[in-house]
Amino acid sequence: MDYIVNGTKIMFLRGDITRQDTEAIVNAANSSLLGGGGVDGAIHRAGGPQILEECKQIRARQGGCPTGEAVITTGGNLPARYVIHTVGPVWRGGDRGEPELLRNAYLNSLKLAAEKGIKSIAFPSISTGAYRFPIDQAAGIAVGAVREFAASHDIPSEIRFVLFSDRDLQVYQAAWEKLAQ
Ligand code: AR6
Repeated sequence: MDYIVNGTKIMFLRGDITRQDTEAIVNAANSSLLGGGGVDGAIHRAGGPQILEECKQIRARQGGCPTGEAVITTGGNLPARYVIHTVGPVWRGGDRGEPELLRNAYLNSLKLAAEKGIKSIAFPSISTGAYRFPIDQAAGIAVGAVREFAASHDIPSEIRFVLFSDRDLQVYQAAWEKLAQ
């Protein structure tokens, strides 16, 4: 299902983020930027060694990526030209700033994309896998941040949520519908 906010197309689909043909895809990375499992592992596997090489250069310059921040590399062999690596919070019960940090991860990824002139971007469900953020709450934060950004910026003009299961897709769409009321 597609939605339009201020001229920006917002899409929800089930799929594999590494297969998206958006200009950028977002990686649910960790602060080391050295790779891992889940989306992160899939992106490095599909994109090849050039992504890790650039991540290491960023580490050398700034010593990793703090939670809630974002950095950008090439997409290597991926269909996407860029990967924006952001770090969501590990869920520790919800009173350690997790909601704000998750919101920052989405907003800083979008900000970086806009600065680079990136017109289309795809997000996975950040923090809801290995980092155990409850998906109902995470989905509300994710769609809220994206809608807010789209309402006040012209680019990216296409923002996709790429969910790995039908259940996750339903949760994100329901969160959007709830927001849109
Ligand atoms: N495409 C789309 N979504 C996917 C894919 C894929 N190819 N693979 C998994 N997912 P996770 P996190 C879904 O664990 O919770 C890594 O080790 C998955 O089903 O990838 O932010 C990093 O290095 C889940 O719904 O990210 C970090 O250490 C969602 O993506 C840590 O995990 C996020 O799951 C980050 O954990």
